[in-house]
Amino acid sequence: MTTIVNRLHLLLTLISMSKAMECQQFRANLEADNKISTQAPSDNLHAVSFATCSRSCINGCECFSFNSRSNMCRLYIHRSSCDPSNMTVSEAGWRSYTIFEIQPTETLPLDCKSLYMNGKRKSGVYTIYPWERSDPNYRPVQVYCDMETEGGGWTAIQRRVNGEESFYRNWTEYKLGFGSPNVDYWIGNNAIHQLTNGRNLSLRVTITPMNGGSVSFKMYHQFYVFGEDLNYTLQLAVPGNGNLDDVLLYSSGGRLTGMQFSTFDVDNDKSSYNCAATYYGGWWFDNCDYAYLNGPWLSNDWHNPWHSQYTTAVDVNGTSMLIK
Ligand SMILES: [Ca+2]
Repeated sequence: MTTIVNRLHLLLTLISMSKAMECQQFRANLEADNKISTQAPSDNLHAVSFATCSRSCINGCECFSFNSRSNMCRLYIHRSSCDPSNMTVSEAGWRSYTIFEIQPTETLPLDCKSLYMNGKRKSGVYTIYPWERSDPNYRPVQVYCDMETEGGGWTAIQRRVNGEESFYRNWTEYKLGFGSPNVDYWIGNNAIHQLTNGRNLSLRVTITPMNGGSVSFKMYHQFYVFGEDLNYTLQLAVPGNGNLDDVLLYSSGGRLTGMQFSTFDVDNDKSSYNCAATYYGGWWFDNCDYAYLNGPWLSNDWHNPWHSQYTTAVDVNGTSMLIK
């Protein structure tokens, strides 16, 4: 077994600090223990410690050999000098080490804006990583990115294209997300909270009309969704441009800002009855709504998709909620 391990060069990663105080990594070539290279070193150091030897292998030095008995150090320009095929001279005490490049950890895209900044310009489904790897909630999330509208880089937290996905879902489903981002989906309340947490994002709502007209939209700023401990309370302010009326901030029993999320199994709305059960979908219901994008597709139970421009489901041929 030991031989097998040796043949695999037993990637023993050691770390030391170079003179420039940068992290240096190298691996020992145990297969060539007690051997020294047939090739001439670029430098020979005498009576030095292992640390000094390793720190000296900089500025073009690709491998080094250290003799723990004689405290000798040999530096080589080419890593091939420490290749086992060249380590054919037997001499007790030598061990050789090859320097390797430290690959910077790949930065995982937080959202569609990160992808856009990295050169992605085509709208479609991408994978984003809203959570740090150390976070217990860490998971990759498949999302639809709009890379063309208003500067691109928009992350769709909600998208409905053909109504194939039911939005009559329970609390846990809305929490974790459901559907397929290339058609109909809800990204998940946990992900919305994470994506908006500590950031100042804009929300862009779009509605595609059934009559074939152009897409209606409305922009809001300071969009934020609290965590599950506050039932994913929605907060937004400052309506922006767009040809949809401002009804999310409208306050006659139907505004969204300040509302907690409700599903048929968790009623947090301001109504004496259960809005989510009555109108078959999860939402930030007040008493109940003047804007509601998660209603049952093409059903009379879809109440006020967007008052008063879209009052029934048959007016709506698509929706999206984009954040950036
Ligand atoms: Ca209620």
